[in-house]
Amino acid sequence: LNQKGCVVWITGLSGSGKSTLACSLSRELYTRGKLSYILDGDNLRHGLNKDLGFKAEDRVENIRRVGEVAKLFADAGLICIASLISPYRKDRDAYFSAFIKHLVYMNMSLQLCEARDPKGLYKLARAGKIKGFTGIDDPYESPLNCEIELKEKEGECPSPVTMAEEVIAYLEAK
Ligand code: GGZ
Repeated sequence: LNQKGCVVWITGLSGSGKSTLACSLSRELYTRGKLSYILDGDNLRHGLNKDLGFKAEDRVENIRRVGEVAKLFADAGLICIASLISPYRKDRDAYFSAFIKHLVYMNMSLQLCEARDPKGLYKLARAGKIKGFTGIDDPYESPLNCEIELKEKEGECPSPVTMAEEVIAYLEAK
């Protein structure tokens, strides 16, 4: 395998396009002969993290577990793409110091994410039917030290392929 394992950790609000970027990135890497594996917060909550909810301590544990698993994939030589809201700075940064990681920040405004609302969750949160929703009544601490920041342009998210290419260009330069 002609690649070095690493972790690409995508953080951002619900609806900011983390999962879409993860899929696009994985595909673009594949066409370049690179093997990757996606750890998606929402998917893992059906299995590995089934026992966790959205209280602060559960989110901390969620990020810790995914961080540990990501580390295993990276050790195995894969490019591990982790896409989680991962709202707390401290936890995102905590275990990372020990190994090779790249933080990607989906810096999309709450306004844009809420307008998209792909699963109708913001609507439910605004109506008080979901409590502790990130960005509404639960905090999101934006990164101070991310390596790659993807931003909306004129109120729109760049295309997934454009964003994936930006991430790959960064990885290649490293
Ligand atoms: C945030 C929530 C919540 C609350 C359910 N707060 O956009 P989605 O739907 O598909 O992805 C979100 C997912 C968040 O899981 P993570 O594991 O990434 O979160 S964290 O890193 O904070 O542990 C969202 C859905 O779950 N969801 N309730 N209250 N997102």
